[in-house]
Amino acid sequence: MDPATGDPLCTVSECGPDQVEQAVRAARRAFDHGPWPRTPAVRRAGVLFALAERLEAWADHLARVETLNQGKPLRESRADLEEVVACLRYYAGMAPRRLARTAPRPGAPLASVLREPVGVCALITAWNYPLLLAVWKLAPALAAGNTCVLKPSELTPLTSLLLAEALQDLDLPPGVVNVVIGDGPGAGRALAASPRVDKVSFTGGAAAGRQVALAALGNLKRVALELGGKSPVVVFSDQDLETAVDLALYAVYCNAGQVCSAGSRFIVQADLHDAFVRRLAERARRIVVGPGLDPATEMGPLVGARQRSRVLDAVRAGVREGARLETGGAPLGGGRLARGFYLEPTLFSNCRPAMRVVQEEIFGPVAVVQKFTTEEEALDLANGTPYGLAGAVFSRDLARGVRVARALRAGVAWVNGYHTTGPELPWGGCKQSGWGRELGTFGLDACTEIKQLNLTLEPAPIRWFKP
Ligand code: TXE
Repeated sequence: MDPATGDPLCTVSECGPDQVEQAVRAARRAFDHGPWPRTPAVRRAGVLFALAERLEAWADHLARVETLNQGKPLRESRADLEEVVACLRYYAGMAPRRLARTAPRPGAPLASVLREPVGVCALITAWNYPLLLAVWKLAPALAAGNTCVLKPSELTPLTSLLLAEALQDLDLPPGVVNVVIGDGPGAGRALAASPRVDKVSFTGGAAAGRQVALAALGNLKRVALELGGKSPVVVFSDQDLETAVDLALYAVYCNAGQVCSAGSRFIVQADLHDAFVRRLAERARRIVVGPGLDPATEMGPLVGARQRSRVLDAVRAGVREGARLETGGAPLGGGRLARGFYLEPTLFSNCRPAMRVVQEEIFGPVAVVQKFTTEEEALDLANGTPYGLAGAVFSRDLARGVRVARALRAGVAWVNGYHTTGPELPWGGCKQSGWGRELGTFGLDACTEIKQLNLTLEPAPIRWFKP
């Protein structure tokens, strides 16, 4: 479906349990008996380099399909495509070196530490960055020699299907990459529960993440979870107002707020607070909301009706609990926006820590502002939710910026910036934002098992027991 109009784009067949099982068996066979895990890492890297080239040549088309299916403005889909290509090249270049580490000990036996692939990996992705999340998971898994079953979100399967098409005539043995289409309770659950799957890597909401972890317990498969957050941005009054507001808009309204790491909670020092709120509301009102394919669009629709009604529900809770609605809070309709799932950029001030809008991930274009006086108070507020994915500090005093960023309980922290990251940097959160890290060397390690291999060069009886 096109979230800009609500119109269907095409029909995609859903995999039933038998087809999910078939995909898992194909991946199992490819892992247990196929050449892929035993292929030299540099040859596997060759496939990833070739895929990167193919996707780069196809980038315009893929970006348009992503925008059509997901709703985000074209400029964001294009930026995603750059990251997709960079991620593939990064793992193609890095994996062969990292996988070949050995740690010989002095004397005999000669010991090595080997990194081996985990096995069959189920990769379950969310709808906010469909292609990017697929590649974040696939690239390290493949580089390490695993075989995969990818299940994109039922809302945004199109670019994952095109990815499968791009893989088709590359030098990849059968069964190494399988794509199944289906929803969470169906295909997603079956993958997480399958005894033939060795690892599940999941990006999605906390509720589904818990179910994945529970389902995975059956065969104690490895579990990686990226579950979003309620990331704080601590704004000190020594920061220039225009810079702080400009960065804040980017932190929260990018991809209409449907970003796991969205900076959605501004914790602002008292003497800057009123000016910050006023200016942020003014700038939020000026954001051009429209269909993602229109080059003038700065913010697209939400992904669908259900997501928009969830966000509106959170907005109503905020109003009920006494937060002050500074701007937004309503669906945008009329004219060309009438049929899409648009929502005004929304800002609440006067927020207390216990409010739902402060504690819960909203996953829409909704920012909340809290006020602080001392640094200690700012940190209590910043760390005062169950989440710990990301956070930021805006201050001209870099020593303070780094001090506060280090005290944030989060997997990712920025000082005077937001959203910048890359495939070489670890991604993931603490507390209830998930388990483990993706990307970087950490993401590759998470796709491997470690084996200690001992080789006795000149075996002879050791006579531990009397002969
Ligand atoms: O995602 P779901 P939903 C958060 C965000 C959002 C909320 C719900 O707050 O409002 O989650 O979004 C698959 N076993 N995030 O319901 O259900 C599903 O098919 C296995 C944050 O749209 O989490 C899809 O492929 N799989 C997040 C994927 O999980 C299951 C991004 C995500 O769907 C499953 C998206 C199950 N039991 C939403 N149930 C982030 N980390 O950024 C669902 N799925």
